[in-house]
Amino acid sequence: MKKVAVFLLIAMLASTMVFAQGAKEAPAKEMYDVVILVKSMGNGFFDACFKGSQQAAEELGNIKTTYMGPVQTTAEGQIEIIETLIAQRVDGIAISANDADALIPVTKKAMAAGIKVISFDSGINEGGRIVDLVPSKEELIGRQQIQLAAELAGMKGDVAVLSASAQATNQNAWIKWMKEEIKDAKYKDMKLVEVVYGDDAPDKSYREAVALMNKYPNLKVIICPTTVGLLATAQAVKDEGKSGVVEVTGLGLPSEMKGYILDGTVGQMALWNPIDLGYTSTYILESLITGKVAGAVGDSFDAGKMGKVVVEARGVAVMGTPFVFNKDNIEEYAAIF
Ligand code: RAM
Repeated sequence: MKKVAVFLLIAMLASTMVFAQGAKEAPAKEMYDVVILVKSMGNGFFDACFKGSQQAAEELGNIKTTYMGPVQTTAEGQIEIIETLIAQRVDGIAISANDADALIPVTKKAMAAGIKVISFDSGINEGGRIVDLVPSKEELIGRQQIQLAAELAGMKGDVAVLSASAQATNQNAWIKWMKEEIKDAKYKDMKLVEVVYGDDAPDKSYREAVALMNKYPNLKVIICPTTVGLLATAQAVKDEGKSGVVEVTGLGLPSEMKGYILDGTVGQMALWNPIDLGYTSTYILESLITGKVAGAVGDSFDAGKMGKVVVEARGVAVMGTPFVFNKDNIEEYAAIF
């Protein structure tokens, strides 16, 4: 009897202590399982994000991180994986979403099961995640894409956009701002003729780029706000012998694009550091899992070497400003990501 009473007392004390530290949901564990769930596997941009997650996990010491994604950029593929992760009772998932709304029912289910869910890179709408970490303001990224294209085109000519998948949250938000930017009177001699989708698949992106060149003989620029699309388009333009005739720009990974920047096929392009994005996502998940931060608007996360990240309206946290790459700086960055 006495033993049972002592045990109960210890158990009560332990639970009060845990509660006082704010870690209500899960008892403290030595290691937490987090998953970086990306749009699709085989994308160098996400490989770099995962590298950042591994760096953060190593610094934090209590995180085991795993890299996952469907073969194709579909919401269905991601939903299937999330169902499995719920059954496995992982502690946190950072998702680059293939659809802003389609994932909400399953991520709600995950959160109800005690899993901390955030989106990063390509967001899930409010209700389906705690925080959405974006690399930079959508408006800034979108407007900058038109500015980079206009400089290459000498402010005139037909412009086409070759995007990722038609449902991608991030690309669709950026394209919305591209359409706003090009309305400005200074672009009166430029026309956005079409937006096509390569689904972040190299072969489909290549075919779509060739089709654009055939359909619009006067095409002056192709903007690819996707690292996969940009690489495939640069290759297609070069193979068609159109380097310098059809300009190419967008969002590109320096390590993948170095050759095309140096040979002039891609005059300039932008991006942020994907390693930092994966690193920061992992720090945010750790704070949520251990109960250090709830993730409400106004809260701030300590993200190691990246400093503080603040949760703004609609649960969105913003990182920095994109870099612009050209012949002068491409080699320096290509060595990093
Ligand atoms: C591709 C993906 C990713 C996007 C980058 C710029 O790798 O679509 O979501 O952020 O391009």
